Amino acid sequence: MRVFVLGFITVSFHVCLVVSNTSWENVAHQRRIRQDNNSLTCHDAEGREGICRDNRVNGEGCFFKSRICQEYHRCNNHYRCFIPADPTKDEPCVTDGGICKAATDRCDGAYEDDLCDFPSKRKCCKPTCDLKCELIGGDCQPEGLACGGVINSTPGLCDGTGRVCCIDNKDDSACVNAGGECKDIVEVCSGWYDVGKCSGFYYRQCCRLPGDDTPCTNAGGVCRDSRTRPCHMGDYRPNLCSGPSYRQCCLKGCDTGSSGDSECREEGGCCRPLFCAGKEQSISATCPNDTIHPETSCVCCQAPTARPVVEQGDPIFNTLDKKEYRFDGECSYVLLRECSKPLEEPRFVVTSKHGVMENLKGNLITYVKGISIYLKNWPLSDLQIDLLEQRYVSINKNIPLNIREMVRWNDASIGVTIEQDGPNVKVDKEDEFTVWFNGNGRVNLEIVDSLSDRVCGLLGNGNGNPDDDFLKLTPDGLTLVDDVNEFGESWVVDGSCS
Ligand SMILES: [Ca+2]
Repeated sequence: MRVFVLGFITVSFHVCLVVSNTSWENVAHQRRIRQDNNSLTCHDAEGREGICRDNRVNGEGCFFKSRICQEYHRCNNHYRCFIPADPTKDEPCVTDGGICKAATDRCDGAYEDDLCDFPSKRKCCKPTCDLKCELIGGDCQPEGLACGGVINSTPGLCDGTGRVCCIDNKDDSACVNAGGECKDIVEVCSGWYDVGKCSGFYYRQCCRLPGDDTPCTNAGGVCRDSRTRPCHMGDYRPNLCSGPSYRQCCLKGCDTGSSGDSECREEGGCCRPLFCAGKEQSISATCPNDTIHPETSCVCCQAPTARPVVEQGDPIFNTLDKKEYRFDGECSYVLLRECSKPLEEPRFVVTSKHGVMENLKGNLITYVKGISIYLKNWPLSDLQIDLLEQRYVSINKNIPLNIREMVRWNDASIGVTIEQDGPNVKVDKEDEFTVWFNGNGRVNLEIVDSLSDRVCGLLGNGNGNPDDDFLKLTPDGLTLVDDVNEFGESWVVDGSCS
């Protein structure tokens, strides 16, 4: 009979990594987040609170890259942490008659630095006069943009810095001949705006009429500019709409990653309507039924280099006899070994490798990042199985394979089987023990009754007495100690702390 003996690292939570620029390596902070009205709160490097939001929706504030927002809407790469701007910090701009805007937004005026909240991302758009440019038939616009006519960059024609005068050529024929109409791009266009076909300054562009959009409309979708408008409760699909590549078909339905624990999500994928995007590949995991849009067929897609779901926990241990303790060691440790003769060679050893992460209070805590299983002759075993992050498995130090590629590995001569079991990699040693590891902080172990009182390590012995679990291995054998750190450190794997 088997006895379930261990629930290890049971506290799961997501962490929010807010980076100070576009580099993932430049991690400034990690913070705990909470779920609130289907929006996830997140923080920037200064600890300001925001919500996860699609960055194609403008707002008075700034977007920051956030790991939790990406996990929250894993299929939608536009989700960022949106932190509202503090109006009191915009006052120097507002009292000067300006408006604070994202530096990338259009400003019908001139931008001035350091007058707004988030000064590296937001600038003060101040009204300008630009009379000299207008007197010679032009309009001022930021330098570097297209102009229907000739650019005159003579200093003094335009107010502010970085602005040039675009002299109108009064020629809209390229747009008209293409069946379009020249408009200011703030106006709604039923098709799409085509750059460089209209007279006047950059913001006057050619509104082209839509072509054949039936591949999209027949599928129940709507063609839109995927760069500026989110497709709520759905997903954009390319190649179903007329016009430029950014004009895509918004199809409603399928899990976009924010809800439910579908099999697809467990496998690190996301459910998309009809087919996968870009370099993604479809995998066989199932997507939940979409009761609101049952007509849309969903496929589970996986990016070639998907990030793991971050599920990490405080380093809480439960011994075989259910003694709970906390140990923050940062090396590799013997979790469990066969111990009928403590000073002799164990028949098997299971070790866990710990990584370090920063928690809400800025304290470093440890989590399990890998599990190793050794059979006989530890540490130079006959068989060594390493369970790595993201459910990669290495056998005898060979190149790691993902469990999906490995599918099942079995050596009947020694009774060892490695296979996938739900979200875990499972290693079974016949008539001895079974280990499950989710590839990210969560480990479970089962040991047969006949062996449970003949083991030692961080999980103690399973003799039914929780008070004798802090056994330390010394040259004289096992000795009971009181101090949890003395106990924990005694099981460190030699050379694993460097
Ligand atoms: Ca015990």
